[in-house]
Amino acid sequence: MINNEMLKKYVEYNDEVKDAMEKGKPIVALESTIISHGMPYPQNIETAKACEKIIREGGAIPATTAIIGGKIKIGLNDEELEFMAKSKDIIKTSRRDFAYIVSRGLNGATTVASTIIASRLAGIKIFVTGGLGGVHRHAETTFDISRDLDELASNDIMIVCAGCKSILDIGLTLEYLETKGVPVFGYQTDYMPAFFTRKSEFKVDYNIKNPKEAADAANTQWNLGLQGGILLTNPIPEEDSMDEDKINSAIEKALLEAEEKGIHGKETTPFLLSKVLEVTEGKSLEANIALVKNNARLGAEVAKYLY
Ligand code: PSU
Ligand code: MN
Repeated sequence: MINNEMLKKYVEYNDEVKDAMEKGKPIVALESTIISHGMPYPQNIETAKACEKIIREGGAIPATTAIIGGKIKIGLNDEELEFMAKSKDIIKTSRRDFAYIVSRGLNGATTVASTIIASRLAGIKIFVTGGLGGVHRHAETTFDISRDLDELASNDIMIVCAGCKSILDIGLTLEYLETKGVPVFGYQTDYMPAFFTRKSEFKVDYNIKNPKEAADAANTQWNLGLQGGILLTNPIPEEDSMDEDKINSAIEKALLEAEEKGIHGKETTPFLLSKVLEVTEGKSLEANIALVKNNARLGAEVAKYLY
């Protein structure tokens, strides 16, 4: 919650979120990089709106975060959502970009890492997305480890996602989360979901049976002063999941092309996402949309039990 007067000059809430904060209603944060850099128009805006609607129907209030004209927005109106979906003038904003974008009055789409930062400013405890950033393949030579992981580890927040894509090294990502002390829960599954498919070969720490069980663990962790985030992974619905061989070959192609083109740094993830989309001729986008909605449903349920 904002108790610091100084923050007021940086942060703006939309009416719906302001009202929810005043009344103590459950709030679920949503990121905007998935809108501006993770999906094409118009599927990006349709998905963003659909997720917000699902969260409302689930009894919580959605708060999509972004930086617009240097203001940290917690909750976007329709016009702002449209802007994030359409404008080419939006910078993918992680922790290192955050203060610069705000100070220059620029527009930034928040990644998982910076959505955690924005959520902390607003006292929001749960955040729904599609996929988490993680340890990239060959990180032992490239050092490419998403800021998402450290940000999750160092803030009291639960992230609901469909696991991570195998554009990443899922095993190393789990090792990293273990080192950082982040519990990895599987929603009604023993295995870490692999985004497009329901299962990877890696086990989660605990199989969570229902939304209340997830919230109980989070409340207990934070009541005990065991600071840090929790990852709640939710497998893509069976009917939307993709053929494992097909998606893996698309991912291999994308990785190869990224290497040939020398793509690195913050461009890597958006490049790989758009290549996978191209190679699967849009099938991966359908799966992506379905899983984000599925996560929004679960996030709203869990949010109601967090205090
Ligand atoms: N994975 C996806 N879709 C996305 C992202 C990741 O399936 O849109 C975005 C998220 O915003 C995530 C970011 O926080 O990419 C991670 O980028 P990087 O790997 O550069 O940290
Ligand atoms: Mn990176």
